Amino acid sequence: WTCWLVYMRCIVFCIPSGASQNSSDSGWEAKVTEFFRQRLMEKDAHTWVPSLNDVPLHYLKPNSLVKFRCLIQDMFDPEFYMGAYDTVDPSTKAKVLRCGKYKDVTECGVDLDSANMVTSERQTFYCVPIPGESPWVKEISSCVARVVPSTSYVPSRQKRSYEDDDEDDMDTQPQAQGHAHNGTTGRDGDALAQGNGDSKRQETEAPSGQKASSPPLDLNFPLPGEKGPACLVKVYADWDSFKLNDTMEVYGILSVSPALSALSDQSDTSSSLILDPAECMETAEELRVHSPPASLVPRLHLIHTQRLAHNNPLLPPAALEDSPRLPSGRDMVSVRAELLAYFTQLLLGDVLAAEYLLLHLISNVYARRDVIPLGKFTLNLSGCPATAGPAYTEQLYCALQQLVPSAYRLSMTLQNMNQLRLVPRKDYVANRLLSGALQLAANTSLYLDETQLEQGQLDPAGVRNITALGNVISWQKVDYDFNYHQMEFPSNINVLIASEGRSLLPSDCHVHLQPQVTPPNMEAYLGSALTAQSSSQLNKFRLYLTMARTLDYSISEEVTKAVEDDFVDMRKDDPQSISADDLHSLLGVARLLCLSLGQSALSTDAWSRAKHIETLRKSRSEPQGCLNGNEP
Ligand SMILES: *[C@@H]1O[C@H](CO)[C@@H](O)[C@H](O)[C@H]1NC(C)=O
Ligand SMILES: *[C@@H]1O[C@H](CO)[C@@H](O)[C@H](O)[C@H]1NC(C)=O
Ligand SMILES: *[C@@H]1O[C@H](CO)[C@@H](O)[C@H](O)[C@H]1NC(C)=O
Ligand SMILES: *[C@@H]1O[C@H](CO)[C@@H](O)[C@H](O)[C@H]1NC(C)=O
Ligand SMILES: *[C@@H]1O[C@H](CO)[C@@H](O)[C@H](O)[C@H]1NC(C)=O
Ligand SMILES: CC(=O)N[C@H]1CO[C@H](CO)[C@@H](O)[C@@H]1O
Repeated sequence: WTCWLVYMRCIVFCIPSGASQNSSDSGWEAKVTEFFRQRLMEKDAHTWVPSLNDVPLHYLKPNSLVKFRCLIQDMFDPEFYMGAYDTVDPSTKAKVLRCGKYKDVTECGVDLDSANMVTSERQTFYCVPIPGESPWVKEISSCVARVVPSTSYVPSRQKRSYEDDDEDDMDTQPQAQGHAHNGTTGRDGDALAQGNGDSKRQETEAPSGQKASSPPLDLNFPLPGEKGPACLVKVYADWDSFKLNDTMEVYGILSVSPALSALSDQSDTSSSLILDPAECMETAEELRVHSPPASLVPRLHLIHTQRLAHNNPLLPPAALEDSPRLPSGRDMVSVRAELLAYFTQLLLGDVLAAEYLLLHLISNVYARRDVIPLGKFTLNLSGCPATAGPAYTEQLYCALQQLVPSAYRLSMTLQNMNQLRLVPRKDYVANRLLSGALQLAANTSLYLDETQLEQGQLDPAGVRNITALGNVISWQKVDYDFNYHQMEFPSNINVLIASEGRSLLPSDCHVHLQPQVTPPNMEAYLGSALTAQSSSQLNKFRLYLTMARTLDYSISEEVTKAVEDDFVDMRKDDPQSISADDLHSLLGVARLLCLSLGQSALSTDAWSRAKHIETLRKSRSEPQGCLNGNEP
């Protein structure tokens, strides 16, 4: 017998030493993925596949194709599983060759002595829905999905057990999940070894909550208040091409075998063990978080995946270059004007602030020069009015959330700063990455509400949290905490700071709000501005904002020359008036201005206009400079 050790951890299972470790791939596996890839490329085909994001788990048929729009929150170690094996019927002694791919649980009666046994390897990703995904995104995505024939949605599952349902599975192999303890595949097999062991282990609780006393498993969503589902995605090929934090749409086989739940159920001590629990090196806590009940965290066996260049459901998910650019250049100019008018209203008549808000929303880090991220445009909007009732800043956030696909408002109360985990931290005991509010997908809008910061003392953790926010703003990086060392991850988050007065944070651009109107009832004023936008109008804005940030941009040699000459002229009059840094930030504003107008090259007009709005902005009361914000 040879026992397999997976990365210094639990023995997953043993195979006879005679068995070869051939890849069982005779070509059929490639054909499977190719088949689905082809079919999913057909027009609208992806809308026929029900989504874990929209459809409650108990409405979905086990062992069927489902999809999931998600972010990779954590990556577990690779695991071995039985790719192929024989089973023996105890009565007839008939042998059947089985395939373990795309499955979590083996058939019962595994013939451990068979030479047909093949060991294969797969990788597990812990995936969560895209953090902070706006309600309108979820709503539109699920509407699209309703094209699916209603038969897929018959809630047959709620009252019935999975075993019942398996009878009408397309899979004709007898499922014997009730006895599955005789041989589960993969890491989940570890749980068997553990079943008799550690009595201190806490049980995980299924959402149905049969065991009211056990603490719920922390599903580790980056943002507080998020709802699931979380999902363990099993990947069979090319797993090195996935990165932490990638956003993608996964198409795979749904697996919710109750046997998986039994694995983490302490009361189930009847399992016959292949392994000696004493040799198991996986901690109980690790087991608990790596093998949660499938009713809570379903497994998805990946067949096809699509990287998401954005999560705006109004646009095709693939790279935008191939899609018809819905708003043409001319349309973009008119949508921009409407959006500017809307923002002006929200910002109490301040057109300049509205202009900067628009530029901010289409900014993103498009490149890095050494450690300097290029393209970020953190906006510090100070002078936000203090209002009775719901905060002005909160209502402003709600309006913005209706326009961008992912957003999060971090209310910078002392309590949040001192207590919220912002930076993800490695938990070595459970061997997982504890998420934090800064584990966000690229292009997420982070709205820091400083108006909520009351007088009081930041404790040392709070100070470190503020520093972490400063690092995101200045360097677009998050230093993940691995206890013994920090690991730097580049980020791409759009940070908007709303403040009344003082700000603790650096920024690229500071605009002090100059309200032109003082509505007697702010809540009603903003409420009516919001409801005045029809949903088709909102959709236009949503499209515009996603499109504008993806446009290519360049500066011709001719314009470069003109800009250089202009710079020399400006310095001639007053060398103090403009530094090289100022020039760079001016070029940044000019770039965003061009993109916002649907232009992909800098024109001298846009350059002049950038200079003009920058002059206006800097002339506002606050002496605090702008765009020198690279030092926290
Ligand atoms: C493993 O591969 C070798 C060579 O490709 C082949 O001769 C052998 O039969 C295979 N064994 C099994 C169990 O598939
Ligand atoms: C294992 O399988 C055998 C026959 O397949 C069965 O008799 C036995 O009860 C099973 N054990 C468990 C714990 O399910
Ligand atoms: C972020 O935005 C850029 C520019 O539009 C785009 O190229 C990139 O794919 C986006 N990334 C994600 C994860 O949305
Ligand atoms: C994941 O996203 C967070 C937040 O944007 C970022 O800090 C981190 O660097 C990203 N990690 C990777 C590997 O991109
Ligand atoms: C942000 O705005 C506030 C209010 O004027 C100001 O005090 C603060 O210094 C600004 N921060 C930066 C970095 O510009
Ligand atoms: C980066 C950092 O140290 N963050 C701290 C934020 O606050 C939480 C809760 O107090 C701490 O656990 C974190 O260490």
